Amino acid sequence: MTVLIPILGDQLSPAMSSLEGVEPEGAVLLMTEVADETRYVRHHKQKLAYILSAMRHHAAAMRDAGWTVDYVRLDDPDNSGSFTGELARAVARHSPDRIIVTEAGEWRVAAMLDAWQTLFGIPVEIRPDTRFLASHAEFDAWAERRAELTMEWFYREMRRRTGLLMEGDKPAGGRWNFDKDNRKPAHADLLMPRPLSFAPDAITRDVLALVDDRFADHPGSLDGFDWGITATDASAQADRFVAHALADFGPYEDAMLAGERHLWHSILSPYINSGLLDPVDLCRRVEAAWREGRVPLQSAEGYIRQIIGWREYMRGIYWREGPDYVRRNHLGHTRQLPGWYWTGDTDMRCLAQAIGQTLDTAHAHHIQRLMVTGNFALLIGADPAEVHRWYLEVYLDAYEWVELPNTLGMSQFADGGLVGSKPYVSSGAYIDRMSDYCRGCRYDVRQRVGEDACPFNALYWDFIARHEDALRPNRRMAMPYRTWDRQSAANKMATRAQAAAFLERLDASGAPY
Ligand code: FAD
Ligand code: DLZ
Ligand code: SF4
Repeated sequence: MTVLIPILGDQLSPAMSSLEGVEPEGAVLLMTEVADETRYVRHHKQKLAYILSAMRHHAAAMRDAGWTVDYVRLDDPDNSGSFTGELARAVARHSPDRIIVTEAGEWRVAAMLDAWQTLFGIPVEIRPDTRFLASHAEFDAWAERRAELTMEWFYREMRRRTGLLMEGDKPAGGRWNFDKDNRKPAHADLLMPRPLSFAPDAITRDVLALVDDRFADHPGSLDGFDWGITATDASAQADRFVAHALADFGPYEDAMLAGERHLWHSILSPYINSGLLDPVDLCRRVEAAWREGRVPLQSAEGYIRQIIGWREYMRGIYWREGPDYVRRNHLGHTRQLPGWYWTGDTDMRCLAQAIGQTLDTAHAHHIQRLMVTGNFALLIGADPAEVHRWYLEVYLDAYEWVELPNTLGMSQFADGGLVGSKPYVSSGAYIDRMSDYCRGCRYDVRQRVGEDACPFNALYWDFIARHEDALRPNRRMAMPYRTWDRQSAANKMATRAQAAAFLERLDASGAPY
């Protein structure tokens, strides 16, 4: 009696539901490096190196724990290149009488898993992914009870369910959300905590050579690759965050500084999403730091909300909206992203910084993603499907279930307000308030028209004017429309001409990567 247990590349935890109740004797874990997964988008080279190295390390750890692991490498000449092809070969090798697998993280792969039972003629048990608090059915049941979906209400349910930051049935500190105490700009002279850096070991060096050789056409650089690749590394990075950065996470959550890639963020999303770090366990460490008086409540609450609130909520939306969510385009946007999204070669300093660090490290923090690259893409009217592909490619933490609702929903308003109640757009003034980018920029953030005017300014007002029919009825957009209405006709015309000239130059600036 053999049970075959496929472990996908983002299921790198010994606590996967597929292993529950299974003894290592009589079980074979199947891990496969497959071309389909490495090429369904042009993943950043560091993302590929991270996943393949983390998979190889996880296989070794599971073998040490007594499991039999059948591991197929990318350079195996018989490798068929797909999950289903590799499962077929493994079925022939092991003649299992059943297959157990934890559900996949995205529609594309879920469809493959659903076909296996018929294809192989053996029972396939697909188990829920218990790394998440809310199952698909629970999220749907919660959503059904609401006239309007709001992350905040869902988050409160998750607080009650986990008991995190709760005093009986009341939120600790008397409030559910301390965001209004947060969102301060930071100054470059503040002492920054630094994340740990992990030197590549022999396994990672092998993988780096493989990626360098086979994926030269993918974006990003492998230079300076220093991601952790084991659960031990991830746990050490989490300890470092809680000890040195968490205290100021809340106040500076939205701050941006030139040359400062991480600020007080945790840089843990790649580990959480691939299984190296358990999200609820991490939240309990954060809560303990607050209970022991080591960090203020506003930071602990802000951090826990990102994980049991936003992260869980985004997953719920992804699965609830179905495989066609990816095709939504509420504002009818069609422009291609400029080619410099893949090089960082632009004279707009905020974008050069956010894209440059993305290509160097496969990471950028939330406000860079939302209010710099995302804001610009929305203002120029970029095709949301293409923007989605860019985010899925370039970030180490990007898997469709979490990337898509963030990009298409929160950032591009392409779902018409399901995730965010209004578009996240701003002129240069927001970027100037929250960063020091503008001080060293060739453009003047205070100008709207003219050769030196910050492009975000005219683009912002052009966006407001262009989408008047769709956005004026939105109560949360009342203020920008009041301001736009007060402008003279001449001002409006000059602003829109400035935006049109910029977009024309942009379109002529080169094809996408
Ligand atoms: P921190 O700021 O330290 O936050 C802590 C944790 O909270 C993160 O590790 C993450 O697990 C979670 N989190 C925070 N915000 C979100 C959010 N909006 N949605 C889901 N989880 C959240 N996050 C991804 O994990 N994968 C993605 O592909 C991804 N794509 C994004 C695309 C866009 C356009 C935007 C605006 C955001 C995206 N995010 C994505 C959310 C967020 O930007 C990253 O989770 C965060 O920057 C990761 O860095 P960190 O670990 O330092 O986060
Ligand atoms: C993202 C990714 C990549 C690049 N490569 C692999 C791989 O070779 N083998 C594998 O098992 N998983 C990989 N992954 C992660 C999968 O794409 C991820 O597990 C699915 O998207 C889950 O839905
Ligand atoms: Fe970005 Fe405009 Fe500031 Fe330059 S001036 S950094 S383009 S917001």
